[in-house]
Amino acid sequence: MNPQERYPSRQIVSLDGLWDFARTDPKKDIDSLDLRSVQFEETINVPGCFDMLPSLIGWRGGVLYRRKIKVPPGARARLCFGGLSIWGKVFADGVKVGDQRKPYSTFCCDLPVSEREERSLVVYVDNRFDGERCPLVQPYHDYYLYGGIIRSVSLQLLPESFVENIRVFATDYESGRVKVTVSVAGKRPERNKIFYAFDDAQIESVDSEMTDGILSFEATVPRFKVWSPDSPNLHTLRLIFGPDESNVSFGIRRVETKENQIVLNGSSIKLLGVNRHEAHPTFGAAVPLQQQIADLQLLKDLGCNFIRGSHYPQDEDFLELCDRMGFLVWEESVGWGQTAEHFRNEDYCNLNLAQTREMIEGHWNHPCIIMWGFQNESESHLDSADSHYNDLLTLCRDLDDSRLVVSATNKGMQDRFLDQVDVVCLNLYPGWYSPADDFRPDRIDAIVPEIREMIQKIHAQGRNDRPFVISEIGAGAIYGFRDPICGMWTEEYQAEYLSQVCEEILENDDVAGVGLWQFCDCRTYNGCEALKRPRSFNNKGNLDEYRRPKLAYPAVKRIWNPDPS
Ligand code: ADA
Repeated sequence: MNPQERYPSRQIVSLDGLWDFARTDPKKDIDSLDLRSVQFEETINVPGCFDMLPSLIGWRGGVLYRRKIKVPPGARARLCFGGLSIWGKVFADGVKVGDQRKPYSTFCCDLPVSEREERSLVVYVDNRFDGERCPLVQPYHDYYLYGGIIRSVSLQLLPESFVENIRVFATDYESGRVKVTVSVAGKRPERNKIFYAFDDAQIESVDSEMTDGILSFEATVPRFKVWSPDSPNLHTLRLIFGPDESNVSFGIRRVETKENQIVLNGSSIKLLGVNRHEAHPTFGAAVPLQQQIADLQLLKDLGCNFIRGSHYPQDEDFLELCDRMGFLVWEESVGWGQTAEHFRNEDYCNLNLAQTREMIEGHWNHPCIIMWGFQNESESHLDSADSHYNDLLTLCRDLDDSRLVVSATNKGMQDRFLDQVDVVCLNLYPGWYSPADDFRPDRIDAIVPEIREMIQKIHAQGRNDRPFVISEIGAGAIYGFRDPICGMWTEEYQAEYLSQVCEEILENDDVAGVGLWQFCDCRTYNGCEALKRPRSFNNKGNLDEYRRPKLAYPAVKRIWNPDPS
């Protein structure tokens, strides 16, 4: 749903397209830069990644995007950004109106009311790592952080009283009962009357009590159909509050755990899927819609029902596609190998919590999302993690107790939160990483025994009271590198590796699912770690970065989708 379909009564202008562009002097800080002195001599596209264009390829620094916008004099206007990377600031007529320190997060900035119709909009975006300004990300994260306004931007005119957020929560998937909560802002109307309609049913009305700016009511969706990966049925709620009209797409389904199973709409389901980065060698993190659809078609063909959106909040369009095409999604906030130092840093913790909160509140109507995640492979074995992890767990549960809360760990049974998450999620790389770099072809035989050994440890610690998902597992292969000796980095080794893993997951009832690492190759950094990352890519994709299949692709498909219809 585009913003105009979502808010049909608001005047909305897409700001996607061409903007004026200038790079800034690396010696000058944005806070001391006189914006009026900047010469905008270049042109850039929004959304996009400036550091993927030939003129700035690989460059790190601060850039300015500029364009004019028209706002009727005296109108209340809001800028809505789908996300930028790494951090930035927004200026309207030279005045700062926004500060974004959470890469990949959606954010809005309200413009000061003005009598002038033509306004100047400038967005500063910086792709340099800056521990003070953006402590959420570090250069050791194993994925390339691109720079730019990576997702769509729009300008919305807001009425006097308006809807900020709507949540449609299916309280009972068997009767189609939903609870709708509506947070409103702006001028308080005299009556809290809401008009609403599901799909093409007739309009109903309800008078609701307002508590802390939130209205709520319950209703039953007429002729409802349950959502599942096989039948991704969606419904629409049309809601009118005062002068403001909104449309929300939602699905009716229930996800829960029963003992060591993940249960969807009353039946256990095994998660068969991949980890996916939002990345492409040409477009960086601004993956076009057609490529997103192509990715999902490839995943259907592979027999997947599950995607872990590693390692950041996902693009709204991508989630809508997953709703429509029937994928189960794990969405997580930014966090990769965070250390005790981060957990001691109040600013870091607050930003991580804020990003997690915004992700949940922004995406909770997507039926595809079944899990909220945070803190991939962080120092979860140390007691210094307790306070922040507990804050994250509490936040996720307080905001949305209808989904599973997870965190992918590489600390095995040392992770201190295995009895607090809903699913034990371990990142395992048997037969790939090992303390000794002694590659032996028979190493492949160790994969299944190592998975089973881990399951025994889970049982021994009594953690089998909940599901176990292998949140990452995989091996690297360079596209086109084939060799009958089947050594590391060959397509043959990877194909054999993943065949063993995929068969084991299908057959082993102690495993509730898997996220293969990873869907396709993606760029990472070219520092000293690059020695373990040939080409500066993480090469563990089933497909290469251009989505060309390696031998692993048909190998996985043969097991997960042997008889495509
Ligand atoms: C980790 C990490 C991934 C990726 C992977 C790998 O488990 O979570 O982002 O870096 O390892 O390829 O080694």
